[in-house]
Amino acid sequence: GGEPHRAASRSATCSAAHHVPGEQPLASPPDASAFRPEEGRPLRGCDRSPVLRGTGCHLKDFGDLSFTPVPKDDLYNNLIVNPRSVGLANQELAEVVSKAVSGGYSCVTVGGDHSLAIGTISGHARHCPDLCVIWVDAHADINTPLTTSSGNLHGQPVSFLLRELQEEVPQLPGFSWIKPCISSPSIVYIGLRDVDPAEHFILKNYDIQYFSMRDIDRLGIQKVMEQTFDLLIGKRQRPIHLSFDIDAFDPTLAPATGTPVVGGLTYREGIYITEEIHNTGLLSALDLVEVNPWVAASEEEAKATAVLAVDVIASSFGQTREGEGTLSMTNFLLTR
Ligand SMILES: [Mn+2]
Repeated sequence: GGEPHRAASRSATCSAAHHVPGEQPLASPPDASAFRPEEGRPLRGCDRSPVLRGTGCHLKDFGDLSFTPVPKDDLYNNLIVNPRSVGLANQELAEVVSKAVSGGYSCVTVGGDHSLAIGTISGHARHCPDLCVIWVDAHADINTPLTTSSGNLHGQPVSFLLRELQEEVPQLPGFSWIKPCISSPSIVYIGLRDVDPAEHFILKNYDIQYFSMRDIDRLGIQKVMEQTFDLLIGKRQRPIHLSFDIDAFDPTLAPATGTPVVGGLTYREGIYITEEIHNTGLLSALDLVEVNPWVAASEEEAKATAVLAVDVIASSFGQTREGEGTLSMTNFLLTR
């Protein structure tokens, strides 16, 4: 299954926080107690975020969030790791995301492990209760605290968010603030290839929609995206929350991550996903998670993974593979 092999993290956070290019050496260990939510209609010429330069967006950088681990954060049920610290960190994160989104921004959160989606989606939903979620990941991250075998909360975030699942989810210490905010028809997974038996049962039993790597092989990424949009925004336009786990990519492309699984997305498939989401004009929040230079075998691996993450973010906000011109430029060429 997906989660048992994951590197344990001390809280809801870690990894990619510092790896916006041009800022810090890519292989330097991140501050495990910080994520870095950024907001933008990212930005031309913003010096803190060369990542989004050229996409023509404005950027407001909220900087890193740092969280204080709760002392004596005992295991819940002898298994669940750091429940109070993860719960509290996500509560703070939800506040920031909610503020960003209600300020009219699309909110980018760079993590960190995938448990941060508890906070980002909760915060996003406060302002956009009608949102839908596209979850790009090798794993379903939908174990409950009762089905998990590893106890890691980064294998469970979706279980806290889905309304239909709440009878199966006990309340953890530190989690009392969470209100499940999405219904199962409002989430689509893309890229699954390592799903625990209990997770498989949940996906089937609650009729949760997903496109596994096999589905991508069968249909091609173009049809997968068409069907994803038919399912989520075919009937009405809604804000999209994209929660992108870098381990959706093949480990040859994204080796610096905690739970790599062979047989993942190609670069072209991954970037096609984000380009299509950008083209909807509905992207309202983006999580980019599980980039972890600590587990890279070399600086090259860490760098390649971080650069890939940057491409995911930039293409989500309009960086294209075909270049772009302006109307006046076209006129210029035609009249010259
Ligand atoms: Mn994940």
